[in-house]
Amino acid sequence: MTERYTITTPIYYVNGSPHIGHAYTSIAADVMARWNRLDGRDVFFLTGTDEHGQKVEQAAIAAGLPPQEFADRVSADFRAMADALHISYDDFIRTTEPRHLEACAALWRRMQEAGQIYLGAYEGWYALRDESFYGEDELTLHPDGSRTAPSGAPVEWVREPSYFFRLSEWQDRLLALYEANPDFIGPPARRNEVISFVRQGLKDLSISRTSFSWGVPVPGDPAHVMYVWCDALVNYITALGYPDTGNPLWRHWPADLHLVGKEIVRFHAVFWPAFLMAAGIELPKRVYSHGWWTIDGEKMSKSIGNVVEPRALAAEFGVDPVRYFLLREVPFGGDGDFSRRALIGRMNIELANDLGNLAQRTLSLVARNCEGRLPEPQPRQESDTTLLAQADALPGLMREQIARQALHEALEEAWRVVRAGNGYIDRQAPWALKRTDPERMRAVLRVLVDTMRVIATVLQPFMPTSMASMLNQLGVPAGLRQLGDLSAPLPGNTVLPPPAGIFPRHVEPAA
Ligand code: ME8
Repeated sequence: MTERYTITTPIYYVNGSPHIGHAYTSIAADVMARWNRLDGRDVFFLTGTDEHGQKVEQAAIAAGLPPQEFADRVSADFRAMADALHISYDDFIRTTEPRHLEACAALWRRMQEAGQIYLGAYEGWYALRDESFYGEDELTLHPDGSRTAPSGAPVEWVREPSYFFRLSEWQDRLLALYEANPDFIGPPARRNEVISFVRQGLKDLSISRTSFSWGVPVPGDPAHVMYVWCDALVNYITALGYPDTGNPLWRHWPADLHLVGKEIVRFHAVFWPAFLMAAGIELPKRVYSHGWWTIDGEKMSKSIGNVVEPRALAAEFGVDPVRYFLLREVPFGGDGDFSRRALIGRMNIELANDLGNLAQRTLSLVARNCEGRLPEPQPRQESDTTLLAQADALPGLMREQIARQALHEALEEAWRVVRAGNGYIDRQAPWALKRTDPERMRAVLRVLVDTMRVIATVLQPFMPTSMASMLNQLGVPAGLRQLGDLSAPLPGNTVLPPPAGIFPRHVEPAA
């Protein structure tokens, strides 16, 4: 039976426009989805938008639009961003869809029947910006008497009737879950944070609000809408057909990976598994959080005016260089800083010089000196087998790295082979062999094409368009670009299309 792989991004709030931070999560998830498809798995990749809650309601009011109309517009913009960046999602879920309201109501009833929900009154600190409740001890008190959440968001005292989820009953079972499944939360720093948060003791969670109406109505008590996080997390099972667990899509649950930013780990690794356990639903296998991007050392913010719009960036530099840069620049899991200079540097050095030139040098020699036909495999020398062995080992190494979300390591691994290929071509100097030993020249070019084929195949998830073009130029048929196809050699004598540059150098226009 085909193995399955299910991966999700957070669903993004529609209170503002998509920026590079959202693009980052979606690109990283896309690479993992594409890698697993390339590796022969039955993949389901989910993304979408989170459209309820007070924050979205207020943004709609500010825009002078009814909330649904506002959500329609911004959601369409998020979807357009995903499409522009070649995010290969299988479903784009919106929390205002009827299927989602149904799933939320069903889950609520399940938890209610299990005795996990009761009506009480909520009194406490709420940060609208984070759509999150905080305990007094988590807040910073300022000299003017105001308080802020750890995220810096202002909090306000809220008092209203509310339904509660008995989160306090789940503390031990959550700790047992983390203990029994050391990989449930990554990276380790986040896992430790979650464990110490849960160890400190969990309070029951307020899961409904009455002070605004833009949300999923609570079944049987429409004066309440569900707390936006209670609604949002459910998206992951809505998309797979919940509550209809006979739906063929349900085979994709549990998710293998919920990929999130570090600020929302608590919701995914504490609340979500507690809701699922309360409702008797299988738990996701892993929650992994990446870090945060700053821009030229500063937090991205509309007021500073430094928000990086991913589509503008892709229009200027190309989709693939942007995808590559974001995953290459920063160890995945850590924080990173974005700058044009760093992007241009990597584009010119790693893409144009290292990878682009290797392909260009190889393919132009094949075009000129082998009548544009792929040479047959020839008897090999030690230097040939060394390079080919390094290339052959690459998919296995990357598979292991990508399975633990070490996307930067996977790219570095591929670049080791790119650099080895460049070293080989320099030492073998096939351009000089043309006169002295044409047989050997053909052997060298064949080794290079075979090496490039592996590189282009494994880099497809990172740079789908450029690698498709490279594989075309290498004469690899469209149906033979899976990892599993690498074991069959390309037939010799195939006519290759004329080589064309894939990664142009970027030159900044003079100021
Ligand atoms: O939290 N650097 O939505 P959101 C890196 N709707 N990643 C960033 C980033 C940055 N500067 N800014 C945002 C929500 N992100 C909820 C999620 S899930 C059931 C509900 C990414 O629009 C990162 O993945 O605030 C972060 O977790 C997500 O966008 C937050 O998006």
